[in-house]
Amino acid sequence: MILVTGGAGFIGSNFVLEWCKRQANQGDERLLVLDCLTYAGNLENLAQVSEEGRFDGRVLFSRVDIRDQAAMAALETEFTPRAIVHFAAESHVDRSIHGPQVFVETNVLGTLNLLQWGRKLQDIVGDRFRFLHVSTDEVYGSLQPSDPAFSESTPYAPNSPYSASKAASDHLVRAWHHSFGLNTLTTNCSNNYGPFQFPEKLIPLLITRAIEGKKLPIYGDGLNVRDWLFVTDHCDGILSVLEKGRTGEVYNIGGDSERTNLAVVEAVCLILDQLRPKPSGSYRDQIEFVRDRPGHDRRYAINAAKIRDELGWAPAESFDSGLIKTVKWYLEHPQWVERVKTGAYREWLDKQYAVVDRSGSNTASNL
Ligand code: NAD
Ligand code: TDX
Repeated sequence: MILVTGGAGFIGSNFVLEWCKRQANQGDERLLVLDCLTYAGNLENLAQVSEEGRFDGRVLFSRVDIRDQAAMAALETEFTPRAIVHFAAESHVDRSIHGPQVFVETNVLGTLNLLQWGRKLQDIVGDRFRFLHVSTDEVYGSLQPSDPAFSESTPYAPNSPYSASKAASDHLVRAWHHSFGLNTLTTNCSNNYGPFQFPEKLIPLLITRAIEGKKLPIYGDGLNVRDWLFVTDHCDGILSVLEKGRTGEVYNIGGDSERTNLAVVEAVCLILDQLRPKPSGSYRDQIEFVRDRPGHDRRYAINAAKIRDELGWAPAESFDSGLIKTVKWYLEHPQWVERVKTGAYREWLDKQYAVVDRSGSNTASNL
């Protein structure tokens, strides 16, 4: 069994679905998804691997907060996964500026709790145990236009409460490898986009607001640069690192797709103009420049040579092909968007719990 934290969030749920797709062809190893279901956790993202609220046996789900040591201790008595893939985090930079406390609690202390469990698991499971920590390129800080892209040896220089808390968690992971011999792997990835991304992040925010006829807010001058990667390519990179990565190592993952935010909004508008034309004008007319994010990093770029050369990983999607898939997904899933926007997705939680209570099966104890 593999433990996946944060498996009801954007990247975690894509990882679970991808895992199940692959297991259908070549194995029967199960996943234990651990998620406390913050506003960003949505069990509907996992509907493909559950029927009428019951997970289908390939996936167990446990509602646990990684900050809660007692709840984690209870899980320890029940499960002995051979690996932890750690996605759970507070992940939105703007929220970290408004309320940094929970970012430190979840991203730092939650990771500490998992690392401590990891040590016990490695004692039981032996040397094949792996702790894969999913992190971000934001820990490296901000690049000037002519700077080389971030490599694994770029010094850390986090600028937001979010990136500082992720940097702290990366340091803990490093220390647990060096001090305790824990078989760790860390991935630092660039900006993801794709299905199931919560519409507070740039690309889903643009798509969903555009079709509602709302303004498309672009911070500052719109010339901040992000390096975009389609989410299933990130999941594929994580799987490569989990299977073939050298323990104690860090792997940067990125799509070699640097774009200004202005270029991103224009690309989204162009696709929408083709797929869902307005009676008159272009979606571009809805673009609005708004006050900048405090401490807004100017440019991120990832040098992914190490994962490419060592592990043979390469993204399958270009920015353009991934963006078309993403826009289509949001257009084809208006109910998912609606239920997120109205908060109705949280009601599904109650339904899920009711079913679990009746069946008494298919889940870990902490629901
Ligand atoms: P997300 O916000 O969509 O999902 C986070 C998930 O973690 C949610 O399901 C949430 O309920 C869960 N969670 C939060 N706090 C928890 C806690 N205390 N206990 C248990 N579960 C908790 O985030 P995401 O975009 O899917 O990111 C996943 C990971 O990937 C994060 O660690 C993030 O730092 C990293 N990352 C994200 C990106 C990106 O572009 N989104 C890029 C690089 C790295
Ligand atoms: O309304 C907006 N207008 C705007 O111009 C929003 C929400 C964002 N932006 C800009 C800010 C960034 O330059 O777009 C860019 C992308 O913003 P976000 O989607 O908030 O992502 P970012 O801050 O880059 O962080 C993301 O990528 C790295 C994820 O949220 C992190 O979890 C990940 O580590």
